Amino acid sequence: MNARRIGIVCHPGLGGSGTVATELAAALAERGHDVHLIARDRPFRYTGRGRLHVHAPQIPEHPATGTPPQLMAEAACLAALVEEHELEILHAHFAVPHSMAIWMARAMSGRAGVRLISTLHGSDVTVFGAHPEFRRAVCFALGASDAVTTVSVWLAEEATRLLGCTTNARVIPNGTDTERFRPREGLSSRRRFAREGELLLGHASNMRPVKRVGDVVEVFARIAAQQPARLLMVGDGPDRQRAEEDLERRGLGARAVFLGAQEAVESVLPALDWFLLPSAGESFGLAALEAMACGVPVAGYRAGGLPEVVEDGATGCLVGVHDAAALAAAVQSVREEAHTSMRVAARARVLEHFAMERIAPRWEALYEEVLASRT
Ligand code: GMT
Repeated sequence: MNARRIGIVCHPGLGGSGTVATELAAALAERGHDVHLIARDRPFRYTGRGRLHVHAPQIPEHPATGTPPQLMAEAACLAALVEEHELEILHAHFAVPHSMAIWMARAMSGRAGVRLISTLHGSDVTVFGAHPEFRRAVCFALGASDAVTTVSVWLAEEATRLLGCTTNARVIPNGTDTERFRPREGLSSRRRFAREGELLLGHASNMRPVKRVGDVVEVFARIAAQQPARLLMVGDGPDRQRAEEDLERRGLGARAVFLGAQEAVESVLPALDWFLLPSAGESFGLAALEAMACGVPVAGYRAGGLPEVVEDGATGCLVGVHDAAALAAAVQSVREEAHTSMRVAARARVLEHFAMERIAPRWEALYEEVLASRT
């Protein structure tokens, strides 16, 4: 494998796309590539692993511009890196605005040989791409990319349906670090959050409406009415407060813990018996993948890309969308022996299909393919 000079640009916050980009960048650096990660803040999950170079575009603020000119700052930063480090690949994670920024950077640097890759993650299609004002810009930027990828088949189909332009997107699913996310026996956090004989349910997200945190509460309440159970909530977002109030109103406040955003979520996930992700329809569900890597079965709806990650009956339970009662019943129908098998199968599925050691070579193959097209 040739060592390549790669720039990866992403949003740094709590979102899965930034996590995926950061973990891919670290894995590629460990595999001997010269990798530059560009994000406006230190990426949330960046641990310093791999010989990564991290750059933050300087975004000048001025009352005259109102909103800071993020796109120009990012493009200028990328163009400078292309020139200074002779980058061969610019890889945008999340099309808005990064796909436009990499196109501008190539034009600005005058290095026509730099190959551009855009990875669609979700809202860049379903929110921005679907928006009439944005669609044209998203389509333009994707059309200017040398390759477009999506994280699931579902998202590739949504892109075709919503964008109204040809993307020729191919699917490379998200990968995860299976050393960081792994089962852990005798975990002290288990004793911290649940007593002997209690079922420990958990959820982790940015608690936006698409995550349907209210359904997490509903599922938990139904299960807690039948057996001793506790709920562990990780992350923060607009629907957190309502969920806390809802639990209080139902008299379940003392049985739930809200931890807020956690950098080391891998030390919490393995403690769970079930991971709940009843999203309305998201492209992938990275948190579900991380839970499975920790040997935790996932319960969610048959919606979006989640069925491409979770196999109903084998690595978790999937039921019809918005049917919290069915989801609670599905979880409760899984007896101890079947649950143990699900734990093993969940971990095995991640190792076989989504481990970063398996996903990184797919990116390397795509990089080589687009680089070969230069001549
Ligand atoms: O698209 C978003 O709303 C945000 C985005 C993100 O940056 O986290 O989430 C998407 O990308 C993740 C990583 O590929 C996926 O795990 C999420 O399912 C996906 N979210 C949606 O599709 C809503």
